[in-house]
Amino acid sequence: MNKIRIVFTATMSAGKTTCINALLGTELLHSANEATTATITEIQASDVELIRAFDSNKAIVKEVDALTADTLKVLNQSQQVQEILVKGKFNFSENLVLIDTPGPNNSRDESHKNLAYEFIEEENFDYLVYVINATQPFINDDVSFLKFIKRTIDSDKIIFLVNKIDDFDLDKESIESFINNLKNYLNDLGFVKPIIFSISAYRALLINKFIRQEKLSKKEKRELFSFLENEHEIINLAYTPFSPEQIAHIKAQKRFECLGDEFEDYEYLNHIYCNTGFPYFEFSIKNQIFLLNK
Ligand SMILES: Nc1nc2c(ncn2[C@@H]2O[C@H](COP(=O)(O)OP(=O)(O)O)[C@@H](O)[C@H]2O)c(=O)[nH]1
Ligand SMILES: [Mg+2]
Repeated sequence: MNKIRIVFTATMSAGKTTCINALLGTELLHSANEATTATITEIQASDVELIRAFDSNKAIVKEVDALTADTLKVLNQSQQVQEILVKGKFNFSENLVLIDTPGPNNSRDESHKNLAYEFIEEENFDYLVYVINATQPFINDDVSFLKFIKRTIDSDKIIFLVNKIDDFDLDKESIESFINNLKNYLNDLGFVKPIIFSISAYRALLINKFIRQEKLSKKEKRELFSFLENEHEIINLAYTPFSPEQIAHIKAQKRFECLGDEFEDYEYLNHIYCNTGFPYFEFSIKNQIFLLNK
């Protein structure tokens, strides 16, 4: 079976790490409002648990056979560590490798920039997911980084995620016009037919944590419940690769089987999860694995 390698990249704090956590369904990687990711982290589903950290010469500096978020956090912040390989029992195909990278715009640390650029230049991946922060779009850092990506990577390999859509004030701003403007902006940069998903990775992660009965902080609880109550639809599927039939199929997909049939709010939860936009992105990834191994 061929493995499919997906790298997540973006300017700082756009939500790369939160997206990967949402795909994992758990808060494995440390995410915060400061620049936390100082390393390249590769994550694979496996029967065994493993964390292996490498220095800049690719020599192993630490290896442990248990997977904890705390160990990862420490290694991620260690000056000595440049790459981390993570294996564990995740709820996705063993053929998928998710790669978290540091953003290129951490002015405190020039090596962040180099690492992000070097990794992309090596092109050792099948897809590049570029995460855009909807609350802070089109900043200068994005422009130069996007121009570099356009020059370096085949456009067919790029997926754009517009994240933090939940932060929009829908009475004042329209998601549709935001996405249209973004599409025009990407066109101007040379991305002819960009694929764009609008998502709230944070909400998708909260729902996943809730379902797995992981501990939520007070703030997370508040946000989850207000989101469950207000159920506003924040997605825009205009620039996704899906037909109306496929969209209907994705909406109707069975998720969260772990809750059992007797969980009465199943359909509602599924509906709310679809409203985060995240399942459409998830589906596109699963579809790529399927196509690659057909
Ligand atoms: N409102 C909102 N906040 C988010 C979302 N995704 C991430 N964040 C927050 O943005 C901050 C940076 O996220 P992180 O994933 O660490 O960004 P990274 O630097 O790109 O890896 C954290 O405080 C996250 O909780 C989202 O969909 N909505
Ligand atoms: Mg990060």
